[in-house]
Amino acid sequence: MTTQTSKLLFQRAQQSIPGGVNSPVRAFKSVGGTPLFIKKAEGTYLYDTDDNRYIDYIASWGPMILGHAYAPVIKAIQEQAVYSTSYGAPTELEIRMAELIKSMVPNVDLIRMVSSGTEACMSAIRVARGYTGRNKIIKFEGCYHGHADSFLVKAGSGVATFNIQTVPGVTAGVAADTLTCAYNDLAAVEKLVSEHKQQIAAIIIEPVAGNMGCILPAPGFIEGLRKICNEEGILFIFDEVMTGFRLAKGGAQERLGVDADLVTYGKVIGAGMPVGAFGGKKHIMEVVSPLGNVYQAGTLSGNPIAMIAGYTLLSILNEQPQLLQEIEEKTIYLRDGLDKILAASGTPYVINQLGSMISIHFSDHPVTDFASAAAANNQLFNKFFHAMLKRGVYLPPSAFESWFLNNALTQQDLDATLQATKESLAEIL
Ligand code: KE4
Repeated sequence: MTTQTSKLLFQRAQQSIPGGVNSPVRAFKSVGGTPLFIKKAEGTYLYDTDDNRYIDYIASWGPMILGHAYAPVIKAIQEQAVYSTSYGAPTELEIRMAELIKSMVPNVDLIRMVSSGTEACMSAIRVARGYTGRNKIIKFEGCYHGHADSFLVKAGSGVATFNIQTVPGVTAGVAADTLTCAYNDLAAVEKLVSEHKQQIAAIIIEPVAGNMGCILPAPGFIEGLRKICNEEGILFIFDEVMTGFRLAKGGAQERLGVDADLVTYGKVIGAGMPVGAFGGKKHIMEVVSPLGNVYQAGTLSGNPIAMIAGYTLLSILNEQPQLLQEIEEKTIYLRDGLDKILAASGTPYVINQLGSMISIHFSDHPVTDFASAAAANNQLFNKFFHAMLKRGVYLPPSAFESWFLNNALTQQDLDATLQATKESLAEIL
């Protein structure tokens, strides 16, 4: 397997793009080596510019939930594109998208489209501050809500991968309004709230975390946060950019049975096109301009090509919710296979999984928050990543990322992944 073309492209890319990539996690910086440049993808397979084929466990970090180049989505985009790609004026497509989402998820009366998960989370925080008149937010160490200043305090994903303690450019003033504590530590939240009475606008959380690897909420944790928010007049924001339309048709709200006050979406909602959204109960969302004075805007928000792509995919998930069940069953099959192979290898490990989100941590203790994820043997993960990659299995290039399964994966792909795991562990241990 040669990756010579990727090597040449990466050298060239670095002459005109910071770090040669348009998003840091793609740079293989933590796992080392040269990022692969992808030429095309179909179903569950990625093809790099040297025509090597990989089984894809990133799925574009979540969006490609039914596989790459999914025919109904491609067809819808092709048909819409001939009518131009953007108008900067309202369309019926945006209404259909909003109505479809409202029919699929709980607690959303009004929803605003944006162009990324970052924009969705940034806007939701502004709504919470505008609605409550309070300044501070609580986020959890290792959770990632995009790259808006308020969130780059002890964030997950690439910020954790690159061990960036404080992000230059985020001012002390902004950081002072972001309070943080460990995921699953309800007592720490209660302490922060008691120390900042009437000052906290929102608690924002990944209801199932995916940016420290996959980390599940402890029993009662999300429910406990809901109770605190009810008692203290704090808005509870579910960042469902990853979990939305993946854990269930109604996302984590449905799966966990806990209501959020505001919810953000991204990834799957756009079927690979740039789409994010934030929404919630009418009395909260009414503060959003032009109804209210919480200003939020975007040239390409609700873009017709992005809308028809997302609408087509969401419609299929809405009409065939068993598809999510199928992906979950494939994830459980993979989990059980990995469990057997890792147990036989003798190396300490933890597998965290819920729905079609899964991650392996080479750890001799449970991984329940950022500190325990960071304390795992992540150097070994980096070796595992490369051993799998050269065997044609493309995992997220960081121990601080969830794997994402897609429904184009076949039994053969899963068994090939397990065989590659067995061989990789034999090589690196
Ligand atoms: P985007 O702005 O990247 O569309 O969404 C930000 C975001 C918000 N909330 C959650 C829970 C997220 O996982 C993300 C983005 N996820 C990362 C992967 N862990 C995106 C990959 C990247 O940064 O390139």
